[in-house]
Amino acid sequence: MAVVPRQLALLFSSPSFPSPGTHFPHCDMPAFFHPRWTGRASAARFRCSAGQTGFFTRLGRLIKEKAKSDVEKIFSGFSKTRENLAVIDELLLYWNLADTERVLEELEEALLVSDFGPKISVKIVETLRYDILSGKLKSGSEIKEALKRSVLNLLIVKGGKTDLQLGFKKPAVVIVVGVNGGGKTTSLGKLAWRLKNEGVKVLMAAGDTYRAAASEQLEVWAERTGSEIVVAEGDKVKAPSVLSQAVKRGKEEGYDVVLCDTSGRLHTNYSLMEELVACKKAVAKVVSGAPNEILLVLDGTTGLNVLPQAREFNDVVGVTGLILTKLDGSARGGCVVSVVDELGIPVKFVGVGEGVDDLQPFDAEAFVNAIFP
Ligand SMILES: Nc1nc2c(ncn2[C@@H]2O[C@H](COP(=O)(O)OP(=O)(O)OP(=O)(O)O)[C@@H](O)[C@H]2O)c(=O)[nH]1
Ligand SMILES: [Mg+2]
Repeated sequence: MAVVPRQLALLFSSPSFPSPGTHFPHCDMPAFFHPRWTGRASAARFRCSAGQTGFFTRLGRLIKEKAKSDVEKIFSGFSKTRENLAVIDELLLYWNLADTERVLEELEEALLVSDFGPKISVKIVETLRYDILSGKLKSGSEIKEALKRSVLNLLIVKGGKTDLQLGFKKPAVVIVVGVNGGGKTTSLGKLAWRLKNEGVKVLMAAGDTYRAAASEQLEVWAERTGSEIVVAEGDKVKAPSVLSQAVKRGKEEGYDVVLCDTSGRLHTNYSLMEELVACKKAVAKVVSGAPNEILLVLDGTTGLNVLPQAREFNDVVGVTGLILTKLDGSARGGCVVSVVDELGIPVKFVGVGEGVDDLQPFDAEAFVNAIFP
């Protein structure tokens, strides 16, 4: 089944979309077409035929309701951030107007230790101070709601579209970039799994040509997900050439999506960063408008150090979306807000484990509820 990229983007913009390959018992139908999952009695209403956009829009709404129950699983790694921010509840419980300055100072401190960064912490506190002094916020719970709202608004307004933007031409090309060990290859594999199980024809490109083991690692993911793969033939073949060959093959053989892995690189290493520019040019030569997405993988346990990485990768190649990994570990939540605020790049996916199913679309509301319960 050839799938139009726009539909794919909508499909993957939901955190609790049924796991790829999920089928209900005694039924050949994938779970997301099944009336039980859609929550409606009549399967006919959700037949996926001509009006697919309407179908996915309605589906999105249902999914959002379901997503709330998945918050614990998706953001389980934020317990440390939650702990740091819990002090805010205590502060606000006994808040009174005369105490405002002390409370706001301590609130700013709590945001800072939770990796929100100085710029965003000051901005949030300034807005709260203004609203308290102008009489708009009159109780501790109103202040807490305003705090949550300001973080959510920032993620939504600055972050923009969190669904994959795959354009309209086949093959759509996605390049995954980032520093060493952040989770690029794993995330690419998980993304392939999601796509494959929705009938998308996926080709992988082993663009990490620096380590022999890197291609082997991606080959394992190709096998696991039933994807085809293009690897470098010989030691001297460089990443731009592998990516270019893969996209050419993708075009000739009618693949829907080409997922390109790249080597881990320090954002401060000029020549390695330049190689990414060459990769980008190489795929654009084969399919104009490609790559459709350049996804920067950030390790969620790194904290504010992800900021300079994101800045540099964005300056050099123009990042279109972020994948925040290892949120099942001890992730440092505030840095997400800082990156989105400073660079205006949306978080598109979060990694919540090493398994094939552990990549979830990012949901800003669920995130805010997870760190400010
Ligand atoms: N717990 C957890 N581990 C993850 C997650 N994503 C990746 N990992 C693990 O992190 C380690 C590095 O992942 P890779 O996918 O190899 O990272 P990479 O960015 O491709 O690494 P290089 O190619 O060496 O730069 C592996 O052990 C992964 O299993 C995640 O969301 N949660
Ligand atoms: Mg890798």
